[in-house]
Amino acid sequence: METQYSNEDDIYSLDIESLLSGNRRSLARSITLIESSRFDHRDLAENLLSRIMPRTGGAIRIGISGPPGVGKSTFIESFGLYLSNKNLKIAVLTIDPSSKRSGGSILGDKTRMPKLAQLENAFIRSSPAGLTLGGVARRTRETILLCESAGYDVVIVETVGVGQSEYAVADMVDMFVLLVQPGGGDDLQGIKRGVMELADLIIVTKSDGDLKHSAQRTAQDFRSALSFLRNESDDWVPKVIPCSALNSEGIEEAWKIMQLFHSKLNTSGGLARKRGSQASSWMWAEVQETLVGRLRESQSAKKLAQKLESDVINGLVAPGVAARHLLNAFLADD
Ligand SMILES: Nc1nc2c(ncn2[C@@H]2O[C@H](COP(=O)(O)OP(=O)(O)OP(=O)(O)O)[C@@H](O)[C@H]2O)c(=O)[nH]1
Ligand SMILES: [Mg+2]
Repeated sequence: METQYSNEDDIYSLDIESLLSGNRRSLARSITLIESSRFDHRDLAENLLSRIMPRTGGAIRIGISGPPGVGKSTFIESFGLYLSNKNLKIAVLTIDPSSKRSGGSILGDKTRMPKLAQLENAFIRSSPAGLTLGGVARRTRETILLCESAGYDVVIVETVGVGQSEYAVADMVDMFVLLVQPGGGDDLQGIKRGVMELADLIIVTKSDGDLKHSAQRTAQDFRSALSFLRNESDDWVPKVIPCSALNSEGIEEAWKIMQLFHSKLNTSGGLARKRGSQASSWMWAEVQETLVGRLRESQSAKKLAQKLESDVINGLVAPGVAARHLLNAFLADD
């Protein structure tokens, strides 16, 4: 199947310039290119990424997570409109590795952020269905870079907090924001301690009408819960605020906190360290994935792997011994 990327000049001259100038169509096409699993596309994508690298790093990267229905889309819409009024450009990337319910997820997100989706200053993109979390994570990381090269000031990575995706997201953003519901009592809504430890900011949503009081109490509960968690960084003490996306209350405060976070970490050098260590663990993850992928594709290794696996299952060979044997055979063959 031929696509618009069959001619390299498309990518090399035309697209890259208009991508860098902030053209949304070019950005969308570049993302489609990096999402492509076609072998020759991967080469083009890597070339594109190398060329835009000097123009990346300029955005505030924010992860937003929370359980289904907590108000993520409504918050992001309201937040995005606020930023857009300040003449800032915002990109929203949605990670949904559990995309069985996809098919309509792209449309779904756009209709749930209907005003934002119309703005010239905003770009919304959902991850394709059917990828593993690792696959989604790689695409999203590369998409963040593309958005930065296109001049976006704020890149939001949104994920539904139902599994491992919070960790993946926290590992690709500067600041992790957790959205929680008003109420929930003593168990703090069953939010895992590990996820809470990721949070640089907790936003209690729906702080309006009948829920306002409850939201404020919930914020207080989370504040005291956080004070018992060990604080990982000297640079930043996690904050908790109530917010009503419906009434646009707390939106400005959220933005102020994000800016404060960013400037503090920028000054301390913590941001550069964080991004550096994220980049290096990303590199090793790629190495690991690629190696294992090649090994699984190799015909000779496949046969040996089957035999060794059954030996391991039957307790005939120690797993570590089998692994080394398999790797040696694969590397010798390669
Ligand atoms: N009262 C009130 N309701 C809100 C607010 N924000 C969101 N809601 C309502 O909460 C419901 C869920 O909001 P969404 O923004 O779709 O939640 P979500 O977290 O994106 O949900 P999923 O995408 O399904 O995970 C909707 O009915 C919203 O109208 C708010 O600030 N105040
Ligand atoms: Mg949503």
